[in-house]
This record gives sequence, C-alpha cells and structure tokens, in this order.
Amino acid sequence: MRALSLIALLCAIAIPVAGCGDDDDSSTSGNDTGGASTGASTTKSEEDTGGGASGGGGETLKIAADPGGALKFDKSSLTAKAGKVTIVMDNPSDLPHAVEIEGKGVEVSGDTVTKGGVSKASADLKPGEYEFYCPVDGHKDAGMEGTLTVN
Ligand SMILES: [Cu+2]
Repeated sequence: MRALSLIALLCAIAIPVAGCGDDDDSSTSGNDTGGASTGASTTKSEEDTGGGASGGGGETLKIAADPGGALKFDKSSLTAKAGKVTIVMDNPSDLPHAVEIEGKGVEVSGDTVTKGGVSKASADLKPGEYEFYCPVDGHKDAGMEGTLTVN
C-alpha cells in the first residue's frame, strides 16, 4: 500500500516535470565559441542545420598530433578561406601539445593539452600565408609546424 501510493505520488510529480521540458532559459550558456565542436549532437536545431558547410561562416580545420609521440602534426599544410578560421587539434599522444596560428601580425594559441585533449586556435585571417605550429618548447623546431594558406 505504502509503496503503491509512493509510486503514484512520484508519477504525479514526474509527469508535470517532463511535460514542461522546454529549457529555454538554461540554454544560454557558452554556445558561442562552440562553432568547432560540431559533434555535440544535442538538440541545437536552428543554428547548425542552416549552414551547409560549417557553422556560422567560419572555417574549421582539423588536425591531430602524431599518436605515436612524434613531434609533428598529421598535416603540414592547410588551406582556408579568408574570414574566421579555427584550427582544432586533437592530441592522441602522450606528450602535451597545443596549436598556434601566427603570421601577418596575428598570433593566437590554443591551450596546451595532454592525451585526449583538444586545442583550438581561431582568428580572423586575411588572405596570405600563415604558419601553424605547436608552441610547446622545442616542438616547432622539431618539425611540429605547417603552412596555413588563406585565400
Ligand atoms: Cu607539441
């Protein structure tokens, strides 16, 4: 008897809660910088589905550090259209790495991340040649760098 009425009570609570499940207010967190994290897979309908290529007029370039721990990226040259460019680097290696974009007065670096982390650097770029590299000590000199061409 007790248990039964408890269940009834829980249902009575659960139904109205589930019924009003529109969290309009709580979705105002940090969506802005997330242009790169397309894999989010949650219900963000209007923004993402619109743009055919990549969200919000920016371009996202994906690279990865060498999984075996070599001091290099998996790409040595990248191309992007002028505008907002974001480089997203996966770090599957045991070493700390980051990604930095430099050139034409621009210098932005992402966080240094350890295994499993993602480092992102984004900047508004004009056409020209830039370089991207890992700013961790010695890594760039060892070959962890590449060319970013903006058209
Ligand atoms: Cu590095």
